[in-house]
Amino acid sequence: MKPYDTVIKGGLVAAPGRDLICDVAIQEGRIAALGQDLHGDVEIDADGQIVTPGGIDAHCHIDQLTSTGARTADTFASASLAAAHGGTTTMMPFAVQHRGTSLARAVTDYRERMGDTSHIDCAFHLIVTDPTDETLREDIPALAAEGFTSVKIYLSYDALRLDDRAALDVLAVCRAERLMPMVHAESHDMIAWLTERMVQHGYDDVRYFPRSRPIVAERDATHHAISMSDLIDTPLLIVHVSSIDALAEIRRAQAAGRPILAETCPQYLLLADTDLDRPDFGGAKYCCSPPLRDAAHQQALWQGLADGSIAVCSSDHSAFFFDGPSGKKRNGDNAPFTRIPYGLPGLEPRMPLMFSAGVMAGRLSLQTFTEVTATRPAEIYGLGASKGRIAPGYDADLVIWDPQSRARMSVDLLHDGIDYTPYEGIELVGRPTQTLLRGQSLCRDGEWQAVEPTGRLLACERPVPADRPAPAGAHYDVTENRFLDDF
Ligand code: DUC
Ligand code: ZN
Ligand code: ZN
Repeated sequence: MKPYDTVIKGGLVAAPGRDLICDVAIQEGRIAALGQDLHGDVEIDADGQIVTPGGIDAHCHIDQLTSTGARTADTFASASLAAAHGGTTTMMPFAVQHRGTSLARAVTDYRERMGDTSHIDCAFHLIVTDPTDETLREDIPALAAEGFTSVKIYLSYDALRLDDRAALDVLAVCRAERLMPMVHAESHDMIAWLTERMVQHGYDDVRYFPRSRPIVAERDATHHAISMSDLIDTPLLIVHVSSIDALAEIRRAQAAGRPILAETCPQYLLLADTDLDRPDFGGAKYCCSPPLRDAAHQQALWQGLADGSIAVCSSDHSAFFFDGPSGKKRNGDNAPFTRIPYGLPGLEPRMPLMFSAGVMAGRLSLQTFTEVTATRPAEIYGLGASKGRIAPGYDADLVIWDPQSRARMSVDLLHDGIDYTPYEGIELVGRPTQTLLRGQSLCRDGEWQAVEPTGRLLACERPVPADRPAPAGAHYDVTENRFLDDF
């Protein structure tokens, strides 16, 4: 029999529904077969190693202009290279519409920024901050037809947030177009009220930052976002869930049969609010929103991943240098927390951290790790036909892991060029030894192997099924701009 292009031999493979020791055959960039004694022109020995689907990082900010005027520190080229070293083969950053600008133009610009520079596949979410008629009735439907099928909205941040009417408009369009809405759920006015008073009274040091965005603000907005989804009757995904209280709202909705999905991130599982109380402005390295919480919340979020109430683990990578004029210190090296760019770098460490602290530490099964880092994000965002599973016909996006490896996370091990990692010193058990994108080896044992970037901009399917009944609450067809029946 003619050999396959490549065969990965004898690893423990996280196949859909079960782990099995077998060979994985690759032909023309796709998985061709799982079996025994398969042969290829290239054979990779994975004896004693673990093979998982390439990671899908469904929430990262790459080369993005933030609402405060800072630009995140990496490019598609540098971010994708770092991601591949960490075992991520698809990343989903955001094309952001800033107020007063066109969403369609934002996507065109962002496409140009990516160009042909990405080493891994990409798909863009949309961020809508200005839901004008043109945005709602022309741009979103046209972009959806092109494969941009998820839309993030914010309930917080002055320059990004939508009021309820605007949020409902966006959700209604998502329903009509069968798109996945994503919500940043923190209550803006609670945070603004508290922040104003904290600053007034001199509590503006970065160590007080978590107190300015309390759990109740996250819980309240999570509940509110779910209520809006109830009214419009659309699925909805709450991003970067950080607390027991927000998770309880999500579980309540899920138990009632509502299609509410949730995401969390390694920082909420592994880092804590106490990290913000570091000397020499070190807390700024840990400044992200929602803020870091404490150990009880970490434990609840691990449980949420393990029991399926949290479907996705993304990085929310939003990288700024610590030193230098454009990063965390852009407003001085002791700036108040209101003037520090928010976000942590985490694209490359996401998979290794989850493998180590999840699988190797016994918190997550290999199956659950695979689900939350690859399979579910692919399905939820309309990439489930080609990504996120080790099964015949799927893209051969694969990671080979050495479970015996022991190391400590260090900025020197990472490839993103950022001058710090918030995970410095964390013990890593297991590491990715090889990452393949559509059958092509990108990196092996820390060596970069790819020549030219081959990452593609993917078109996503519409993630929400077509055959849903009329909306329960509103009875309003947003496309036709009319009520569906008489009152
Ligand atoms: N919070 C966000 O919502 N996005 C990027 C960074 C952050 O901390
Ligand atoms: Zn957010
Ligand atoms: Zn984010």
